[in-house]
Amino acid sequence: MASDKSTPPLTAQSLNPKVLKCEYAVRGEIVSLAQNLQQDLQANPGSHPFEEILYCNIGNPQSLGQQPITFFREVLALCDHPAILDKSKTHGLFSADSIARARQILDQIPGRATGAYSHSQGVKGLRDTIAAGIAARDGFPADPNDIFLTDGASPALLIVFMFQYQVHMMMQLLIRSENDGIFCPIPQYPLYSASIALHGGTLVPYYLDEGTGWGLEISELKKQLEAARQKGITVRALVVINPGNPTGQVLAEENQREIVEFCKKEGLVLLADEVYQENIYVPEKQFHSFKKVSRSMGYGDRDLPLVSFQSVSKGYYGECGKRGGYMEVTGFSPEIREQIYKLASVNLCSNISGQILASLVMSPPKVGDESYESYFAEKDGILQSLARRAKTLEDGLNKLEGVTCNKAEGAMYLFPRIRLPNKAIKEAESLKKAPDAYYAARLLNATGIVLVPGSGFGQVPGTWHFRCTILPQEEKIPAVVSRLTEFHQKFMDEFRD
Ligand code: DCS
Repeated sequence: MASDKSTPPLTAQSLNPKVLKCEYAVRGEIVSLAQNLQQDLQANPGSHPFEEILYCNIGNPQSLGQQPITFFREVLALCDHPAILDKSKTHGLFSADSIARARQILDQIPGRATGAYSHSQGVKGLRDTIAAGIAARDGFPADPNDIFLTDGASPALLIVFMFQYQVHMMMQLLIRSENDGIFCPIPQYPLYSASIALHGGTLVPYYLDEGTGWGLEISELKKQLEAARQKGITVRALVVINPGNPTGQVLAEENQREIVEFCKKEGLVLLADEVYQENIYVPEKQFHSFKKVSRSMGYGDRDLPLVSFQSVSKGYYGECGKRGGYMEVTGFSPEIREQIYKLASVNLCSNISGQILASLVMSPPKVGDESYESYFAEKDGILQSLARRAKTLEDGLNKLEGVTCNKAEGAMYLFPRIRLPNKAIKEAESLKKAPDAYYAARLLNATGIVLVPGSGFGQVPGTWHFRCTILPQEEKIPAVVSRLTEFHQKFMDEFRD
């Protein structure tokens, strides 16, 4: 007999509490405010003291005018519409190496069609290319079967966290998952806090040391691990973001060795977010993958569970909207790998254009190829310009009263510390806002500049920061600095104690 009690209607309160707990500041309240202002400006030009909104909140290079790399787009276009591979139709529009590469890629794709599903880990031939690219980068072999192609790095992280919890469920049936901890840097990119919240786990923080340029101290890891274990949390993995987001530091190789040793000793899975590997701006620092570091220490495939994330969204390519990336999964048993494969196959496959791009960024044109010179000029132009923008912004920020800003050695952001007057903090509290969120909202209303408040990334309690991307077009950077400077001075004067 049917029950006469129907299911109560869905309300925000009855949603999965894990969803309610999940926050993602990079597209949070400030961004909604910015979108409203933008609509307002369109409907009523001149209604605000600025003419355009400057989105410095998100690492989305092409939305701010960065041009895609020609070679990559030629190959994509040819793969998507193979009819134009016929030379008589292209009339010299495409370079010989992009035509050759597109033919090679199409031969690897099922049905030679970008509209077909592929193997759930990604097209095998593309994984071969990526593995060869990793081997060339690191000087150690890579196995195409360790590569899982994904729609950007984000789903890869979600898969990994899910996988963590699946393993947990298998191993420790019925133990509540909030007792599982994931070690994350603070400040961190909020995808981590969000996905840990979604999966019902516990974020175990380790603080980066702002005083030493956002250094990662092993003593801090030990202290926090001990504290978490005392609370009964099983810490299962350590997340390292290198180069750092939002902090911009690039780890020294020696420091990476210590981290590898720490994970090995404590039995932690090392989750290496290496999506900014091509974004390095200082000559004294270089990117070293954790895979290379661990192999150079003599650890082989069975010694250390390590997942490395790479994405087509960052680097000099900035192809965020194409949604491509891969994770390289090493050091797991075949049984666990099978489970990861099962999870990947629930999604059938990642999109094929993203897969092609992931293979291209790991295997760009080489010296002697027809595209090489123009490719290199485009890449170098973008990276040099980003380095100059980072420096101009950093210098400008360091001139502001009460603001100190570490160098962006890499990635796409500056994360200055701001010492706000007590009166401003009180004012923010009276409005039930975090002081840095209050500052960011005031800045947006006065200047049209969109920043992300530091509270969205986590920070040492009682300190306040904001994150600013280095991505606005180079000619706009001086205006960003002067608008920010003018606003900041007025704000400080208004709240001077
Ligand atoms: N890891 C880090 C450290 C990131 O900064 C990002 C995106 C990702 C992973 C995921 O990117 P994709 O899914 O596009 O590969 N960065 C966000 C940010 O801070 N600004 O823009 C997006």
